[in-house]
Amino acid sequence: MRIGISCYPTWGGSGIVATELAMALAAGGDEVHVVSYAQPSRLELVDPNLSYHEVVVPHYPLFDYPPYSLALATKLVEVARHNRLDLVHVHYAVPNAVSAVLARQILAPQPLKVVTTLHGTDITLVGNDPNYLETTRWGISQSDAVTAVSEALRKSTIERIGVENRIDVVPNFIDPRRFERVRGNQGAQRWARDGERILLHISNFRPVKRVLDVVRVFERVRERIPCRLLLVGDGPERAQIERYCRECDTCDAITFVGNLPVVEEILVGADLFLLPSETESFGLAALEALSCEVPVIATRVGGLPEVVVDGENGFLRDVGDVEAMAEAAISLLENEERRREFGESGRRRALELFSEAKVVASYREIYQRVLAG
Ligand code: GMT
Repeated sequence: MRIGISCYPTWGGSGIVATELAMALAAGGDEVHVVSYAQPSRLELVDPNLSYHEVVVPHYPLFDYPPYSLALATKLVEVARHNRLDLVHVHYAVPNAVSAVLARQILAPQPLKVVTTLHGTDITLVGNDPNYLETTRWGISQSDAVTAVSEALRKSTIERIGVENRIDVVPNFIDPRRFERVRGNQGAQRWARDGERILLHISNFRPVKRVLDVVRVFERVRERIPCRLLLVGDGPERAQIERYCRECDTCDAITFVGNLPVVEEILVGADLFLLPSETESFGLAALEALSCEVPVIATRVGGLPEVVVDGENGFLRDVGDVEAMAEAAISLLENEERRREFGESGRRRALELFSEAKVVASYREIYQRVLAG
């Protein structure tokens, strides 16, 4: 197949999944063209089946808001026409689904199928905003196939956006080889001083991630157990969190690591992963933690219960219930045997349900279905 993949190139999960999918499809023999406004952080262009096309958004003084959706649609038309793409698979509905459907119309009579994968905030925070709702609904309903990364997101899409199309659930995935490579490495333990336990969080530091709750859970755990918090990632809330840590004098016990392209190198060896999000359609970072045998303490929201099994590979608590999350964390840190069992169980679940081979096969089946008409 000749496949276009369009995504956001940032550190967010949707871009990571799209990039990993592009590389896996190319490795399996498909011709894959990645289209985005910058080269995605994880995209390694080492496969002759894989290429990258940059969407250039010209700046003109008239525009306070340069029309990215049009530049993307134009690039999709060009790439599809010159490479005779069979389909374009867009990740994150806003505005990618609309740009892809527009490209399909411009290209007619040359056929181009559109597959849209919904990732979360394109439905729960952005797509359902009244300023985007109509175009989001249209982009989704005009797609030839639609997938959601969890059952929870599938339901949310029907409730919040009001679409009637079939939506297949295709979960996010991990490449097991990446996690095998780091197994047994010291990883996060390199940051530990004098026997400290390591708590870890990875996110884009947006309000939805509730990073302050991460710090509050950590403060409570630290009252009972010597530990260090590693905060990986970057984003709009980071400055505020740093200020809070300075004021509360926890700076010495918290390390702001910044963005890391190979998260498994720091996840491995961590004692616990914290993800107290307000909402989370899947929680790719939680899956990556489980793949590294790190139990997850998270909130019982969205698609997280489809990834983290309460009492088996982590604990799920209510949003904002810092005390309960801290108690859950302490209970595991005080029982090393149980913590290890949770870690092993998490890794087994990641490999059984969310391995690359299985999920990429599901996407291929969907591509074949839409191409068969
Ligand atoms: O961060 C976002 O706003 C969007 C997106 C992203 O690119 O990281 O996050 C969503 O997609 C991920 C990949 O499918 C999911 O693992 C995240 O749970 C989801 N974020 C939310 O639902 C808040």
